[in-house]
Amino acid sequence: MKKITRRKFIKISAAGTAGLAMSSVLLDVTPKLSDLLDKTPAKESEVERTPTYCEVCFWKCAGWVYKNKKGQIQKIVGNDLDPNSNGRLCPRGTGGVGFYYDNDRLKKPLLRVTDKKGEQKFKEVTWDEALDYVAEKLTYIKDNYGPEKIALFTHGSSGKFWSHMLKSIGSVSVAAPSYAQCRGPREVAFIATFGSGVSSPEPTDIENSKCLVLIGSHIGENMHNGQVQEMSKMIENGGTIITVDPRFSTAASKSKYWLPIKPATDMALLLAWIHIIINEELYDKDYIERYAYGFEQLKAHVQKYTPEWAAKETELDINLIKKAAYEMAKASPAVIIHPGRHVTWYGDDTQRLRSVAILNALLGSWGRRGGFYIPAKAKVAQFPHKEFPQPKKTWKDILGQKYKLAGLALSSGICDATIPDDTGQMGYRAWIVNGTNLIQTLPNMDNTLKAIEALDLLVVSDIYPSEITGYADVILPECSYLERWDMPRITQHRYPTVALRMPAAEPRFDSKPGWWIAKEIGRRMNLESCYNFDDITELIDWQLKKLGTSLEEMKKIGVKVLERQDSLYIQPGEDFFFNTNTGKIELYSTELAAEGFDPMPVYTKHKQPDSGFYRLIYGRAPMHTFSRTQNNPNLNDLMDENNVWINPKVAKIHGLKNGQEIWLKNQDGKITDFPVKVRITERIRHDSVYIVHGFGHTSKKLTRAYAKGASDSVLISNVKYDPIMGGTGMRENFVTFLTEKPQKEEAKS
Ligand SMILES: Nc1nc2c(c(=O)[nH]1)N[C@H]1C(S)=C(S)[C@@H](COP(=O)(O)OP(=O)(O)OC[C@H]3O[C@@H](n4cnc5c(=O)[nH]c(N)nc54)[C@H](O)[C@@H]3O)O[C@H]1N2
Ligand SMILES: Nc1nc2c(c(=O)[nH]1)N[C@H]1C(S)=C(S)[C@@H](COP(=O)(O)OP(=O)(O)OC[C@H]3O[C@@H](n4cnc5c(=O)[nH]c(N)nc54)[C@H](O)[C@@H]3O)O[C@H]1N2
Ligand code: SF4
Ligand SMILES: [Mo]
Repeated sequence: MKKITRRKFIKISAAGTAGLAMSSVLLDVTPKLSDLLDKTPAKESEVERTPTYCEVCFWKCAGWVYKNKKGQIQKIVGNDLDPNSNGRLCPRGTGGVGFYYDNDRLKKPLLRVTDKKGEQKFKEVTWDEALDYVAEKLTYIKDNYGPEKIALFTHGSSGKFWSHMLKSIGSVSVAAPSYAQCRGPREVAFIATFGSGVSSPEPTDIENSKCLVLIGSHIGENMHNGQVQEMSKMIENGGTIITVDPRFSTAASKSKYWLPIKPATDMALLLAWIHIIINEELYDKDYIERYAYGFEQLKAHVQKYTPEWAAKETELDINLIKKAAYEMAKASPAVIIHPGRHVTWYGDDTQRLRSVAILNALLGSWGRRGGFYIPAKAKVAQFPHKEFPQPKKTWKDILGQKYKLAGLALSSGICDATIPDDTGQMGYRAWIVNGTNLIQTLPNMDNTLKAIEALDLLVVSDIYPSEITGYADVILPECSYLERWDMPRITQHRYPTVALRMPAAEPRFDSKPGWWIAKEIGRRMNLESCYNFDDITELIDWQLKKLGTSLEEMKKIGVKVLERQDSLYIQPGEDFFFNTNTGKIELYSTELAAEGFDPMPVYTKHKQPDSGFYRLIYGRAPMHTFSRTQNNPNLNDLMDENNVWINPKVAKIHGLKNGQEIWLKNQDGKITDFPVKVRITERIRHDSVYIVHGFGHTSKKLTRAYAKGASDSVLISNVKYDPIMGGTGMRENFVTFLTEKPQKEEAKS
């Protein structure tokens, strides 16, 4: 019964409300946040449980996998000891069982049999054949072109083993789209300001906060579990939410103030808020005096950014701008201007996030109760191994002088550097891709395909026949997280924690765990530093013992919360050191100045849509993760396609009806592969349209997800690079509507 109710709730949030005016009726139909999370007790028939942590997204909630008397996996529930989940899972985590049972999964290693990449002709081979092939090719590239020509793209737990293998070859080009396409600008901006990044889970003390400001962060649809729970608690305690979003998101429906901002103008709002907080002396004076550097420069800098100016620029009511600022000031220091997570929007993202960091600093929220706590993380001991060879060139050398403050290898940068230059030189010749569907994940698909076309070798390890596997030379089927060991989860939180994942069942088909695949390739390449253990449980037990526990204990408890020595917050009057050049919170960034960038954020205007075009914005749905869950039978059952949100005025101009199937075409003539249904709603501004990312799969082998809905990735052909760290701004793409099925040639252009 409970399941049906929850599902109903979720459906309402995703598909209901079409055509309704912005009214109290509308407020009622978005779900209560706590109803989105599952807490189902085990039944007596479920006899055995094994610990895991979830891999459906990267919040990594710890849970228990329950099996019945026949040894069949029944369900996954949250582990009560885990601070990431507090014993509850989101719909995706609960639905994770579907990965195990999905018969569309990759079953055997596959080798491409034609010369043409992307022509889906493969033959099944044995693991020995596949691994020998990969080892031989990688050795050839390493010996003839240099190990630095090999790059790894990875997202997910088994990435650790692949990364170890790559370093053993002598390359450090390990890129994750969760940096350059996600949170990179946020990390760079917060490091420049506080000397410390935000990382994951974000150390936002939401449950103790009095005011939470969400700028585009659509918590509730963005289902990062602990964060949703804390926000729900905060609302129950009477805290204030302020949401800035061109769309009436679930979070907006829980907000005291919703600011329906004109997209791409957020920095104007942030600078005006800074102006108000400084000019009306609402900032935390003691905190700023004690800890901050550059206050006078900042004060002078923001004088021109008046609320009147910002109101025009953002199309927001000036009173709303001011009221929101006063609300934040009233709550200070128990206030959070949320740093967001997917922040690669318009190319000046590091600077926008600097404005967010500065505003938090002025309100004294960094290191304070109800603001940002100081996170703690267990120190991980590295299993002894032979030293890695010294790389002759790193990704920084290969990418050149661009993007000086990039903290990690850039997936998009590696992709660009792979495309041969005028002289035929290539920065990279081989890619290993583990758990990232680059076709849907990287912006500018033509570019990705051009790079892939040029490669000597593309190895893909995945659990599904996702789009990227179609271009591989070799496909290595990994088993799902429910069927494998991984290294223990050691992430930051209020207290250091460690969580165990162990197999709940034998791998289905002929799939294998990532640790084994990477180790076997290393062994075949005679890489001495590549693993000196026989079985991964040796390594896990060794690491756990270093942390004061053991495999035996962790199998019983799943999660262990360790002690911390230091304090959760900065103590009153404490002499706190910030890891910046000045040792202080840098309102004026000496690091950005030294690198030739604006030391304080400067507002720049962004392109707005031409007549008849609308800005494409995209986001998450509570029951799906990126492009990885659409074929999962349980999650597909909850939502099997996306739709395009269109404002009623716009629908009228274009004569569109609710539920009508249309195609989207962007400024460069890119057209979605499949039709998508119209959802007419007041919940989106007139200058934008919205779709949920991850749909519109073109891989026919994903039998449930194929041809369902539209892919935003097809339409993101224009990329605004962040000059500071190379993040890929993806929201300067504009679309119009086609009501007739486009010609095939046109669709492919
Ligand atoms: N269910 C679910 N949850 C997830 C994920 C998932 O795949 N599924 N993925 C996780 C990951 S890795 C990430 S990075 C996060 C991403 O989630 P967030 O970091 O919260 O979100 P964004 O994708 O940056 O922003 C989406 C929101 O921004 C709004 N928006 C669009 N343009 C603008 C603008 O110009 N200004 C403002 N103020 N708002 C704008 C959109 O309307 C939408 O509501 O979600 C995490 N949580
Ligand atoms: N257009 C567009 N692009 C985006 C975003 C967007 O909103 N819109 N969001 C950006 C953000 S915030 C992020 S973090 C990235 C995320 O980008 P990715 O991590 O690339 O996300 P997915 O598209 O889900 O691709 C994951 C792939 O891993 C496979 N997989 C799942 N589980 C496993 C496993 O256990 N082992 C292995 N080996 N493979 C597995 C899946 O089948 C799938 O092919 O995308 C970014 N790119
Ligand atoms: S938030 Fe949901 S999908 Fe993500 S790890 Fe937790 S339960 Fe899994
Ligand atoms: Mo992300």
